[in-house]
Amino acid sequence: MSRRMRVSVVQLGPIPKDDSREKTMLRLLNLFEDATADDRTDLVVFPELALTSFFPHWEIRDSEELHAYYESEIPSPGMAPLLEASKRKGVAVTFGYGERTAENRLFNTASLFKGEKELLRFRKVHLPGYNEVQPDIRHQNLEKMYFRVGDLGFPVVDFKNTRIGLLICNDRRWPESYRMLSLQGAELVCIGYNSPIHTPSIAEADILTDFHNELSMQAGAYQNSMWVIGAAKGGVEEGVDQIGGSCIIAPNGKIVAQAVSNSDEVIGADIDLDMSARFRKHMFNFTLHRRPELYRAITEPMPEGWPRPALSS
Ligand code: CDT
Repeated sequence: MSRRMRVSVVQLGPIPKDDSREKTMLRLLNLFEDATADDRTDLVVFPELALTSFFPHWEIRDSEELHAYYESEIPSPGMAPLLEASKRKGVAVTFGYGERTAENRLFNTASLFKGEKELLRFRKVHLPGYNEVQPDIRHQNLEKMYFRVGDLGFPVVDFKNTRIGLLICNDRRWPESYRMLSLQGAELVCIGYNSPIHTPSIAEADILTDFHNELSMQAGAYQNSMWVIGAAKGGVEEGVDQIGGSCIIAPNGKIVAQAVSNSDEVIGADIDLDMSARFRKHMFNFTLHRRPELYRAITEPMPEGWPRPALSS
């Protein structure tokens, strides 16, 4: 009998800055109920920074105001109602949040929980944007100002009959993220994201935002023989228009379920975990075919003159 799992994705529409934490949590709880109403779901996947607005889109100078966006003990009181629901239903849940450690280190983090038991924590590695406010752009992305680069590497955990990893938004655009997980045997990766349609300074890509979202995650799935679960926060949040496109992607690279809106929506799929093992054995057999001795430039500190500059026109 094949190893199977039922996965649900909760896509969120915008979370307005003025919505209280309580109001947002109520919304998440209702969506969690929808996602688990079939009594078959094993795992529910929420987006990046799911408890609040995506606050790196604007400048916050007041530290009290800024710190209100972070959780300072994990699990935090702000997460408790969702974790209670997870416990009551016996369903695992993963979601993103701002993390503030006891040493005041700030991370863009995602955790996998079953009830209040934290099974896995990942701190975002690829932080896009800037560490200072940029003049004359349509919206900010101040992730480099509000977060440090994640210091936990790319951890995985055994859960049910499979091995799971987590990534956060921009991590999904970098092939190394998936490869770090697949080399450790992960068969399923959950990725929450907040992706604006418009990218400052590269407006020519704006019509391709949905395409690049799918391209990155489908390539990650296929080239690493993994199930990829993408959960978006879409719609216009505080003036920033973000894509939806939440989806469940098989290890053959095909999208098997996808959200049709860019607001609150639940999708789900029964997934065959053995498909990952089949593709890893017969196509991307790392043991037989990888040539890491020829990939040194990928991991070693860059030698003088690398990367070679692009030719300018
Ligand atoms: N949240 C996040 O990582 N967003 C980025 C925006 C790209 S900015 C160049 C993303 O990769 O979708």
